[in-house]
Amino acid sequence: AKNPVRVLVTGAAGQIGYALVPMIARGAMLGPDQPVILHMLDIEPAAEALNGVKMELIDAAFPLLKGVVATTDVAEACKDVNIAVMVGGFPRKEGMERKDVMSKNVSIYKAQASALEKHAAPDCKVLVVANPANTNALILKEFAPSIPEKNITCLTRLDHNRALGQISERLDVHVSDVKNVIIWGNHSSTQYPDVNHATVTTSSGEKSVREIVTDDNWLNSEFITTVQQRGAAIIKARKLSSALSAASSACDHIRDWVLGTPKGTWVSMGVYSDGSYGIQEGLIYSFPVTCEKGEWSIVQGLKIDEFSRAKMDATAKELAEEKSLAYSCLN
Ligand code: NAX
Repeated sequence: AKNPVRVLVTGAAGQIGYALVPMIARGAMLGPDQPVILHMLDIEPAAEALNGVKMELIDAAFPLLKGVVATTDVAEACKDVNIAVMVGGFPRKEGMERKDVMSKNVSIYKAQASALEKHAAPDCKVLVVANPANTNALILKEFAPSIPEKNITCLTRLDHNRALGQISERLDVHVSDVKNVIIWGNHSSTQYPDVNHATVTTSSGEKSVREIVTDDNWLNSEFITTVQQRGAAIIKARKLSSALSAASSACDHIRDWVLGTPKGTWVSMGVYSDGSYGIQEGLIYSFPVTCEKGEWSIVQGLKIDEFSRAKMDATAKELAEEKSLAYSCLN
């Protein structure tokens, strides 16, 4: 039998955490033959609720779940973890300044970066979910210099999956027959959902989405805004933000990263920019990536038209602004 993998979930008493931990314990993240030990971190006010989640995990009698650590101690939570899913953070509350929210998250991610650096397994892979996801990941990277930068990513897979979902609904095809959309940039409303390279598998072979969806107007406007605004639409409908879809996408992100993307398919991940596609280095930016043997690489050579270029640059600009805001919170 395989050795268990230790998976940290921060903010585990929250709503995404509650959806995510059973998925991990069922093998949705690392595969049906991979035992796991769950490390769950939350803060003191949520300690009792966190313990309740631990009780439920025990009660569910998951065959793959070899242990549960539920704690409010960051060092204990990070001890020897192989995968860290960072869901905990400070939410934006009504009437709060952007700078104040940023400042809270900068201090959380600075502290958790140091704890991961000190206590996690040396090859630990990190996925930041908590918003502002790209910038929290950047802060984590800055303050965990011994963790390779390629091991620090943020979640844009939910946006990617939302884009697949919109195309599938529009064409009335199964979502698994749609692939290779791209989310460029920030996990925010400036993200650019790009369908120019996306394809659909039909009975007569693989067709480009642009070829099948003849309504360019829909693809160039409503499709984009629907994906960008989907989070807000969920909040309006549920009075709560997306949780099950966020949890499921976090599993997709880690699974594809660790186990590889299928041949001919790419996914979107927020990763440290190496300057690909003219995106400045030093930002965590969402790119199309393929994964093999536990490593992602940015898909190269895609043709970028003027419409896309402008949108890719706009979301990069927002990230550069977030970055300077975050840095101004450090002093
Ligand atoms: P909840 O407020 O339900 O849960 C957050 C949990 O984090 C709480 O239990 C809180 O006590 C805990 N927490 C706060 N500070 C902490 C700290 N320093 N260490 C450990 N735990 C801490 O929020 P939820 O709906 O679960 O969302 C979690 C985060 O995901 C939010 O930042 C949210 O904005 C973000 N999202 C990101 C998405 C993405 O695609 N990247 C999509 C979904 C979601 O909106």
